[in-house]
Amino acid sequence: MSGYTLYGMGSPNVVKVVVALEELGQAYDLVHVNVFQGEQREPWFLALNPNGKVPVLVETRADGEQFSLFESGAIMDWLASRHGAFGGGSEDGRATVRQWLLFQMANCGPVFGNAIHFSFATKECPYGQNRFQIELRKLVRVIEQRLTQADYLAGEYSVADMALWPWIRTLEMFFADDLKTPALRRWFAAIEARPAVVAAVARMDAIGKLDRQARREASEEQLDRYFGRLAWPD
Ligand SMILES: N[C@@H](CCC(=O)N[C@@H](CS)C(=O)NCC(=O)O)C(=O)O
Repeated sequence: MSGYTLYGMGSPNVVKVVVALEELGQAYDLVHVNVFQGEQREPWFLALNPNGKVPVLVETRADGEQFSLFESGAIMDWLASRHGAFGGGSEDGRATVRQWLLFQMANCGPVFGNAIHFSFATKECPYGQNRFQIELRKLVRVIEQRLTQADYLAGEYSVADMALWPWIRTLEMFFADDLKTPALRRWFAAIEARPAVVAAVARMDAIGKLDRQARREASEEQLDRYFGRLAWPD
């Protein structure tokens, strides 16, 4: 029997993989990693991802062999190719999906994450707050412009949309007013209504609860390490 195990927490980079697995109709075990208390720095996890970050997807194959991947963009790209869906049909189509997937990975993830960090994890750095707010607004304009030209980022619904959607969902919790642009709204609602996305959100519920509990139980020092204010011990 082959099957997937996804290691994660309730963050957008994990939700995107859950959405893809649901869209592809794949069964998977979801294993919660307590990043607030540093489980991602334990040797067993570093063996899966030397960078100590979730998500990690492990496929156990029929012969018992395991194939493991980290970096959510690589996981999305691989899932599309392995299952022959949501990755763009032709060579040009596949390249266009990858272009928008990499746009999300290289820009939206880091910038949106830093915009949230500087606005909410500290009030002490107006420079960082301003820098990432400016870039966030620019990226939202780029997305809005693209979605006025096409229904989905790469034309048809693809892993690129699945990768961006959870980030827009998270941003909405923090900066709703910046996201009221009409094409983005239309795109967001269309994806939110998809049965696989509804199932993914429901599946993440238990993981979200474990995150909240883990965060409550983490010490101040562990939280400093999680937020990057203090290095994890080697
Ligand atoms: N580029 C990576 C980013 C992964 C990432 O930042 N993961 C966060 C949660 S969203 C994490 O594991 N943080 C814990 C840590 O850095 O110690 C990806 O997309 O997979």
